[in-house]
Amino acid sequence: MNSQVFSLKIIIMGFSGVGKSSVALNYTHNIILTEFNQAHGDEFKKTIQINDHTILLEIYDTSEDEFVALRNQYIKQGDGFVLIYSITSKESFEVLQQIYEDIYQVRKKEYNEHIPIIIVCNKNDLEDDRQVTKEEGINYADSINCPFIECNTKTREDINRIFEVLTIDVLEHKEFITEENEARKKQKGCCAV
Ligand SMILES: Nc1nc2c(ncn2[C@@H]2O[C@H](COP(=O)(O)OP(=O)(O)OP(=O)(O)O)[C@@H](O)[C@H]2O)c(=O)[nH]1
Ligand SMILES: [Mg+2]
Repeated sequence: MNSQVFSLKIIIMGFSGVGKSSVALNYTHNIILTEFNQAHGDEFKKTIQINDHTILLEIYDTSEDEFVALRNQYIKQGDGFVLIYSITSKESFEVLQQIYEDIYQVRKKEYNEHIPIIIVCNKNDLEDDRQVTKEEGINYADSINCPFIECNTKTREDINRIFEVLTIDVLEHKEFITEENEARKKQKGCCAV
C-alpha cells in the first residue's frame, strides 16, 4: 500500500440549474439537493482509493454567475473537469460545448492535447422532458475523445463512476513528483531541461 496521498482539483462546470451542486453534494455527502437547500460556489472534499493510491479529491462547484477572472482561475488550476448538461435543456448542451472550448483557450492548449474532461448528462430520470438524445451526447463526447456518463442525482445512478473514471484519467496523464519518480529519473540519468 502506497502511503502517499495525492491531492487533485476537480472542477465542476455547466449551465445554471443542470445539477452541478447536486452532483457535488451527492458524491461527497450523500445528500440529495432540493429547492430548499440550494448550494453554490463551494469546495467539497472526498478521499478515494484507486489501485494502491489514496487520492484526495478537492471538488470545486462553480456557478455560471462567476466573474470571468475567477472562472479562469478555476480552469487554470483544475486537474480534471466534470462538464455537466441536463437532458431537459438543449441550451445547456450547447453551453457545455462552449465551456469545453473555453477550457482549451484558457489553458492555451491545442485540441489534440489531452485535458482530463468527462461529459456528464444529468437528470436522466426526467425522460419525458428529454431535449437531448443519448446519441447526441455520446457522439459529442466521442468527437472530443472524452468519456460520457448519463446519470441522475435522484437515484444517484452512476454518480460515483463519474469521479472514478475522471480520477483514473487524471492519474494516467499527471506527472507526479514523487520520490519514486525522482529515483527513476535519476536512474535513467535524465534531467529537466
Ligand atoms: N429530476 C432531477 N432533478 C435534479 C437532478 N439533479 C438536480 N436536480 C434539481 O435541479 C435543480 C438545480 O440543481 P442544482 O444542483 O442546484 O444545479 P446547479 O447546476 O448547481 O445550479 P446553479 O448553481 O444555480 O447553476 C434543483 O432543484 C435540483 O433538485 C436530477 O438528476 N434529476
Ligand atoms: Mg449550484
